Amino acid sequence: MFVLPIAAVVCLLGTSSEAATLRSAAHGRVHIGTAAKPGFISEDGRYATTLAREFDQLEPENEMKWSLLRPARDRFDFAAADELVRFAKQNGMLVRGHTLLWYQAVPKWLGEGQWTWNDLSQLMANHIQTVVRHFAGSVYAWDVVNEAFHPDGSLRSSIWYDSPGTGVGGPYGYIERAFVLAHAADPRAKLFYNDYAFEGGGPKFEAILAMARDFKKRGVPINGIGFQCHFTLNSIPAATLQKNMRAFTDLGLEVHITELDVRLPVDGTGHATPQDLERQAQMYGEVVRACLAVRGCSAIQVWGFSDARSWIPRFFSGQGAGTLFDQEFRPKPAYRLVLDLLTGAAAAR
Ligand code: 9MR
Repeated sequence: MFVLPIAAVVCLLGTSSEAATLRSAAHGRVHIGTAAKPGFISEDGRYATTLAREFDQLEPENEMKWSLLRPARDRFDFAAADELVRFAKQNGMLVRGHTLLWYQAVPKWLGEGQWTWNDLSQLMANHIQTVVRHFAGSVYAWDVVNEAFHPDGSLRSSIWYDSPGTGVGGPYGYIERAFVLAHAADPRAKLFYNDYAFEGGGPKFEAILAMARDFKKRGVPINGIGFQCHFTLNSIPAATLQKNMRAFTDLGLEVHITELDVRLPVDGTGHATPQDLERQAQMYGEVVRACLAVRGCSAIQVWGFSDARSWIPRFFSGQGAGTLFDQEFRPKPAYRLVLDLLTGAAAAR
């Protein structure tokens, strides 16, 4: 009798998930990305290996923000961001750029300087031109403006919003100008508006949708909307996520999931309960299912991929364990479900 070796049987049955990685499973359907930090790559081999093995896209967690990129008015420091771009190229990964304008991460010299409207207008234009040109051909998509709206849908105060001279007039002044400037600096880059706590609907969602509609109608160069997706176990808008993504893709825009994580209550060593880890997997699954069901949802990106290297415990006391890999870089239940869903999507292609 002819007997197939076990490996061949596993392969024929399509369950060769041992060899599968997120990026191989997602290939051809969505990009699968993560926020990354150059320091972690150089100091932790497990971090670098997992990053390159599992993801086909990265985004500097901080290194393209004004505070790190522009230490002084007349000095740009591209070194750390360039290092990440190099890592991405070496490993066949795309790079998302984050972010050209944000109300946070404003360097001291800028936030505390005495500026006229005209000064700020020039600073903003010069920044966008310099940065977008520097990364042209390397960064395929930019978060042009980040988090510009309040929960009630009004525009947030920021150094840019509060200075009418930075805009082009109209309700979205500085935001519109930022998109126009970025497009002129690199016409091939995809330009995104990125925000959080609007994914499930409500006044902020309506305000962002109204802006997107207005931009599309008037030909302002916008290509997509970033759904950050920083969630807790109880905050995932599973019932409305798909519909809300479609509201944008129906306008001809792409949607990227840009900062997905699901934070959990943790003990003193940063560990969550097994029950919560299973629930977390379901929540990751909801987000991935929603994206895979929406044709224009073209990237799923997590905000860090290991509990050993996550922003969450620093920002939320008593919470953590929000990523796909544990503190030892072992895959968690959420990883396995995401991998299965991506594999299923690939099989259905
Ligand atoms: O994770 C980032 C953290 O390391 C920084 O200290 C912080 C301030 O620059 O920004 C965090 O990233 C934020 C992102 O840039 C925008 N969306 C919310 C993210 C988490 O706060």
